[in-house]
Amino acid sequence: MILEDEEFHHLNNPADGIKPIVKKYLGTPNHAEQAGNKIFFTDGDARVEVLIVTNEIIRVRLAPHSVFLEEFSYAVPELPHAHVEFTLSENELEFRVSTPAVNCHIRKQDFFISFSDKDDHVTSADAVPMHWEENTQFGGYYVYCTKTCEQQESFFGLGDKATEFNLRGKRLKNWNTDAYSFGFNQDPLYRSIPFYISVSDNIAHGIFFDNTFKAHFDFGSEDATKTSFWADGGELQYYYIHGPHMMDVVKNYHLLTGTHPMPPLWALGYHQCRWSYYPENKVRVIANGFRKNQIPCDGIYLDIDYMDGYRCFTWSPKYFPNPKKMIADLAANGFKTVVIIDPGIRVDDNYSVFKEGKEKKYFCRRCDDYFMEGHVWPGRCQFPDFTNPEVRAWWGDLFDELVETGVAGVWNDMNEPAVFGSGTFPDDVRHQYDGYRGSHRKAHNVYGMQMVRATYEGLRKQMKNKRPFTITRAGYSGVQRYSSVWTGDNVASWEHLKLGNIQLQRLSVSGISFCGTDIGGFSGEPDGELFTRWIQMGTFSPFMRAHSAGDTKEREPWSFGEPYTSINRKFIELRYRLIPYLYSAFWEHHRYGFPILRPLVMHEQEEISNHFRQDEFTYGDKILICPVLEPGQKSRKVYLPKGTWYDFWTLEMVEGGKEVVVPTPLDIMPIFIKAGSVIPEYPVMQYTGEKEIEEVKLNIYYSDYEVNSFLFEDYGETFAYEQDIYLEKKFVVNGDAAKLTIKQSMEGLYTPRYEGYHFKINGLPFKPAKVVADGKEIGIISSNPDKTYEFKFSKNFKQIEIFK
Ligand code: MIG
Repeated sequence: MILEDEEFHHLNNPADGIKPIVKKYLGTPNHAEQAGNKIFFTDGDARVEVLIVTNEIIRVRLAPHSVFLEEFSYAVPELPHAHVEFTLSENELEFRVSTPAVNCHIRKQDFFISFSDKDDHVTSADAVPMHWEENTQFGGYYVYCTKTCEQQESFFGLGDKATEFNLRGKRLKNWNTDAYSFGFNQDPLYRSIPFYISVSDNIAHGIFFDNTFKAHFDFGSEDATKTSFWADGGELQYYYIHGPHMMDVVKNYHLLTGTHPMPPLWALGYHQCRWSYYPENKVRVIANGFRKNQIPCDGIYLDIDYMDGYRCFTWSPKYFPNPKKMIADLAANGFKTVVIIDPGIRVDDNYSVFKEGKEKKYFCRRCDDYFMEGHVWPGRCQFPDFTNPEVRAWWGDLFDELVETGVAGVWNDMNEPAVFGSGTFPDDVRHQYDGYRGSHRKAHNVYGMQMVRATYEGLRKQMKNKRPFTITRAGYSGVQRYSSVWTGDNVASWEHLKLGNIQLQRLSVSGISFCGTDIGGFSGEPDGELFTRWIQMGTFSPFMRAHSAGDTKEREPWSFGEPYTSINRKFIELRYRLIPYLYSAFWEHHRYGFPILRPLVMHEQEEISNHFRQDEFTYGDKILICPVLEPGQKSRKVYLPKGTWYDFWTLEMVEGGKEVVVPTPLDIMPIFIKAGSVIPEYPVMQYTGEKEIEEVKLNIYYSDYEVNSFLFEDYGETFAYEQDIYLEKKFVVNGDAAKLTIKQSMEGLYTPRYEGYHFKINGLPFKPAKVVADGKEIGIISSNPDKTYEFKFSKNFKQIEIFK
């Protein structure tokens, strides 16, 4: 190891004013030693481990004095079991580890580590050897990695940072923070996702810095030629994830950290929330308001005021004297009830949750064994140590009464953890950390994720085989295995609408697909126009919930009068029509690791200009959305990726690869459908499952090249899909000047109860003379003025041909 090099003195000083004492750098690697999929290098004192995880994923770890920490990660519970082939070779200049996809180079002169693809194109290279600095107060090290930053390199990911979509030129921090009414560029926020994607020279790679301590990222901010990441503790440990496409990187990140389980179908509907709907009668009035206004809604939320003095797992006897009856009545009216839960447990010996937690020593303690106490909503509180598996099991079981009362979902708030005054816990709080021990410095960023994990696992147990619904504010990489996420306390402003659009796309490429913003803005007052534009965007958020603070005016979809109510209804109805499409995109996420929202750069990363587009995104891979983000906007520019698109509203066909100008009167948000798509549609219902589905509509958009679409179907509420009780249908559409062919194939064991499809053919370049379904001629039931054609046939069809 060598001592600090003056040249790099200015780089990467730990934040928060801690002055570096001495930085130490790796020296020269003198030999390589292989043990299974691991290769160890040493400079005589420090050791570096290179682990071949898969052909595309390589993990690097550093142990300053040769002793690695025990292998444990909340983000990666288990490394993927993959068959890997690699070779280790050596020449005068370097050691080289090569898989069929990537080379990892360890330079002999200075221990620089770099990665290249099969064409020896370098994708990621150290600019400085990995380095560290002793932490004299807590032990361990501040750890640093600095790589080169290319002139045209772009950066994406890191969760929900409140800044431009492309992170080039930014310096950001991960430390979960309750950021009420956050502003543009405020950092850090509620979640920590230490994963980023780089795109340079049309090649993407990812870096997943699996370190739970306060972590920092610099994307060419301090020095335009360098990208750095560092943390205030833990191990320097990162996964290099090879592309070459952004989609490959995201899928491989999901391979490490998992995907969302399938949600209950109702969770994809519209949800109504407010701090707070109480008393009970108010909840009933709101629910009835939806039915009276014929605006679909599946979920209604109870914020903290449902509790007795904010004590978790209790009900206010005054406001909710008979919650079981209320929830049953709501359920009979098609509403699922979701309740909030906070981590702070009121210090009160007459309160059973506190008493039990205290007796069993489940609450967090300071290093000198005092309890961690802080003030939150209930007053003086103590906090369960969710990093202890026994505490998680206890917490999970506490939900038995709520489940018995009929609660269908749980909202996990304040789990950064947030404490009034001090912000969060002091650093010296101790955590069990699943047996691996740590101070709050190490556990802070995973605390919220472990809380919602305890909640999810508990609900899953209590609800027998039903899918629980959970939502969380705080999280760390991998939180998607347990919960959906909302972006926290935003503001009713146009700037926040824009920001929300970016945040959701960013969450989606960072592993968190099931996400949404508080529609309308949490604090402040939207006017009817802003609320409606937000509903329009929210129609295409994987999670769709309106929420508002208690000191604001009424905020239901009908609160602004006409024309807003009708437009809000039209879009929420569209949400419901497209539920089978969203559900299928969810399945593609769950099973294959595709994000649900896909930013434009994911469609055409080769175009540098797309690295800076942040308004448009696709919902799944077939529907392109461009929200209207300015007040009074009469029209807006939309960039369409290459290929043919249909304007959803006019059915006009447009060639992509360029910007188009789209009129945006208040009742229109630009929506385009990719040619060749099959978009499944359900009839509008006031809530999912309101009516038996008699037929599924298939909207087919003619194309003269072949396009695949998917439709996923199952019971929508159990885990039977884990036993292959589902149906994954694949449609292939292909046309020419005289014929359109639609083929269907299926996988899985589920049988839907409806009999047939109602086809609607859009954009046919000829008038159909006949339709042949599985060899038999069938009739067209409707030839419409807009040159669309409709007919019906069995859901089990194999091939349909439409002839000129
Ligand atoms: O200190 O439960 O982000 O959605 O309505 C505020 C009351 C606590 C913050 C959440 C917000 C919720 C509110 N909570």
